[in-house]
Amino acid sequence: MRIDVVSIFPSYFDGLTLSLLGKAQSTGILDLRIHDLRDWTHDRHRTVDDTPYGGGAGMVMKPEPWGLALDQLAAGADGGPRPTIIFPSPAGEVFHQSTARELADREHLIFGCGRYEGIDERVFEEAAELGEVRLISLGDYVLNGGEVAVMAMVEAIGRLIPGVVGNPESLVEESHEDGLLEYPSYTKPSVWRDREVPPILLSGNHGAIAAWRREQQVERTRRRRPDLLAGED
Ligand code: JCH
Repeated sequence: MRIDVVSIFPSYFDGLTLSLLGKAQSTGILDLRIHDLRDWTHDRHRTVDDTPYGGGAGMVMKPEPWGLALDQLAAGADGGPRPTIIFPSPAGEVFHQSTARELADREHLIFGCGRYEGIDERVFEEAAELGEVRLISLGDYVLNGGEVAVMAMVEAIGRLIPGVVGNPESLVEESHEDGLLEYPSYTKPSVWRDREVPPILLSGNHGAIAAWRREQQVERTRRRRPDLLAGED
């Protein structure tokens, strides 16, 4: 899978080359390319923002650098796949595990990170000529720009690419893959600061352990995330 990220703060993404996704990149499973939007400016100050038409607070990202960046990055080999172009936005559809699963099947993703008050709306219309455009929110809170949302999305998507996570069973068992929260985990020592590991986990009774874990999952989901049991996800 190829992933391009465009940002005015490219060094934000240095962390994505570490650990799991770093290995996926060195083995060629993931081709992750980080770009500086200012590379597509042509003025002396490498300007990416301007005042909003109609007035109001703050600045808006100019369309021209975005247009040039997207034209260049979307131009695959002739007959190549049209990219999916994702803009994080507090006004987008909410990102879920199901979104990550859907996007992990794409051959080419382009992420555009806005800053200031956002990007000139015409950029989204223009991007729709190059591929499928998705405005996606990480959740119902306001960030200062798209970078942190893209870090989260690339990590969630990247670990679903076949071969990135060593044991595919660890993908199935965890939170949200089965619509329930995870069961609690324990390791050695069996007693720590007078706190015992639940004895059933030391029993060797695999059927009883599986039943206990499922019960724990349902109970924590009921307490912490009743919305998940209501069938909303
Ligand atoms: C972003 C901003 C509009 C602040 C600029 C680009 C995504 N889930 C999520 N929360 N916030 C974002 C996000 C994504 C891209 C950008 N900003 C700052 C934009 C605002 O209007 C209310 C406020 C925030």
